[in-house]
Amino acid sequence: MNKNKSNKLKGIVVALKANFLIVEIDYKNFKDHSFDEFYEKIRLLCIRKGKLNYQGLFIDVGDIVCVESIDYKNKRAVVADVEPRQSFLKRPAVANVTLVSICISADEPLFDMEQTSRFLLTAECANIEPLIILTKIDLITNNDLILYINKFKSWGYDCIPVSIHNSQGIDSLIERFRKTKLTVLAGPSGVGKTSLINHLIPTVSLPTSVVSKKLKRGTHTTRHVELFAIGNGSLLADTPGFNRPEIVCEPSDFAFLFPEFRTQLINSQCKFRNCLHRDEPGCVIDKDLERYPFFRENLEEMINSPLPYQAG
Ligand SMILES: Nc1nc2c(ncn2[C@@H]2O[C@H](COP(=O)(O)OP(=O)(O)O)[C@@H](O)[C@H]2O)c(=O)[nH]1
Ligand SMILES: [Mg+2]
Ligand SMILES: [Zn+2]
Repeated sequence: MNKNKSNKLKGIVVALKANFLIVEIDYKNFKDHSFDEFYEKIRLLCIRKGKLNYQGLFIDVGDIVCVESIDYKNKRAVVADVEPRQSFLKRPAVANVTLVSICISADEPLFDMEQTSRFLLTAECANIEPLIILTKIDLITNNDLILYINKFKSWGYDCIPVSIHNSQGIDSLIERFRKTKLTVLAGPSGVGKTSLINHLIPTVSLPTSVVSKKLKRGTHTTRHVELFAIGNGSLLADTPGFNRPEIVCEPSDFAFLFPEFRTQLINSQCKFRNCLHRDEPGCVIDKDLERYPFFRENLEEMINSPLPYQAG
């Protein structure tokens, strides 16, 4: 029937459940009796082949794996191998992320420059493209919205402003996500990440923090990351709330994690090759930029504490 000859295929791990891996594969189907074949995505419950455990290979959500012994009827298979990763986001642990969408709410909770920057720096550290999603824009005026957009622009980032209350920006967001293979939503708790997923993918219905607020802290146990299909073969993941991501970095590399400083360092050179961009003469970094004091404060801590420095 629909059996692949070798019964061996590549797929992506979309969730981890107890000792099982849920792997999504392209399934070749045949439309009724016509010869038109088409692909659909199916999800298989998989165990891992013993060999993988001996090799001590970790498999996380987002990993590309090779599955074999596929049982289409019961939707089960065995993971036999895992491909090298293109990128790895540590918290939450997701492999092959191509875009980190950092959700920042325009209000409730209040905007926090340091916290926002920590999320951005985490993505920059992992060498994954960040995008800012400004949520809850129904709570602010148009003038304030422009101030936000300009602020992020001055930091070197684009932002997509959205509201699930009036659906503003939702179409551009979907379009952006469908152009991206694997997007992870990050950002502080309460900014509306889970609400956004529920709004974008009506078939999933994840608990939002209104519920967890009632039950108090720590109950919002979105501990497991799951990848949801958002169309066009693209996947999207929510992340559990954590508010202070850590940044592990060498002092000499730190400035490169800020796009506004990076541009200056690429366009011209500081007088001293080992310039740390503090008070050295001939330094090209503009100390009047908004995030310089934040950069400086963290840099000093890095220099004064043993490596590896962990901001936050
Ligand atoms: N006004 C407004 N509230 C929102 C919007 N999106 C989410 N919220 C509310 O923000 C709260 C936190 O949302 P939740 O999705 O749990 O945030 P998460 O912790 O980032 O996943 C909930 O009470 C939502 O109803 C929005 O676009 N506008
Ligand atoms: Mg949430
Ligand atoms: Zn310098």
